[in-house]
Amino acid sequence: MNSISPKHPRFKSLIIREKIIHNFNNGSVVNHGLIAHGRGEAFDYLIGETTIPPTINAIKVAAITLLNSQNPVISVNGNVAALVPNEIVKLSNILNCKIEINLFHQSKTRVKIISDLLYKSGAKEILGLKSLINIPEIFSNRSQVDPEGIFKADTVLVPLEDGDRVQTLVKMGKKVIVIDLNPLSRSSKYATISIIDNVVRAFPLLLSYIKQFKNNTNKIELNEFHNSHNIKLCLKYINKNLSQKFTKYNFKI
Ligand code: PTJ
Repeated sequence: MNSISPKHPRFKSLIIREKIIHNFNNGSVVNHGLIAHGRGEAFDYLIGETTIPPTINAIKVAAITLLNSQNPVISVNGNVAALVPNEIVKLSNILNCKIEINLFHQSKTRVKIISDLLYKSGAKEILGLKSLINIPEIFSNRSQVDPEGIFKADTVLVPLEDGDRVQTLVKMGKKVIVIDLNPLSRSSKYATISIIDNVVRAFPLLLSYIKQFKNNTNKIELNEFHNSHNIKLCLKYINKNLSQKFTKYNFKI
């Protein structure tokens, strides 16, 4: 990886790019993943590259939902494995939940590279490698799921993807928690809980709330959560952020 000075004003963002490019070069991230990352970066600018208040609420609700689930599964694609491999393993350990590789751009080679990466980060078991079954309502390679994983899960954590699968999993009666920087994406729209944030910030926060709530989920009091309302709050936040910038730069139109 290129060395980047911590003094560079875009240090954090450049480090994330380096991780994506490094993993593109080693084959876990697909070329479409570079485009997806660029789209994510643009939305991250709009939310101010920070975890915004409505998202903190969504993360808390997601933490409790995962803790109360009988059979939660984390679905992993190339970009997520590149950005947060250690956090995926930590989350799986603390929740005792399964990790399943589920790719849009399926190939045995990529599945092997991604599983090696996760095993190297400490994963004990990874699903999605063999004996997959088909969910016919999903019209992409993501329809191939593990019968012991996503197929029978009650809650699926879906960080960063395209949205057709989310809608189908919800129709199958599962709770779907999405992490996506784009509040307007199909994934965000159809999820049970949408965390509008960068996976690099959302995963550590989710982990810390899960640790905090682990032994007292009954005592946690949260306001009622409606995903569409929370997305509206995120859009309102982005709007306010842009208006402030508009005033600050004193634009004249
Ligand atoms: O590894 P594969 O084969 O499963 O393919 C993965 C990609 C990401 C290529 C595939 O799922 C895809 O094409 O996704 P989309 O449709 O481009 O959607 C990706 C979404 O993730 C977009 O809404 C982006 O804004 C968002 N996004 C990108 N980077 C991040 C992100 N959200 C959170 N954190 C990020 N770092």
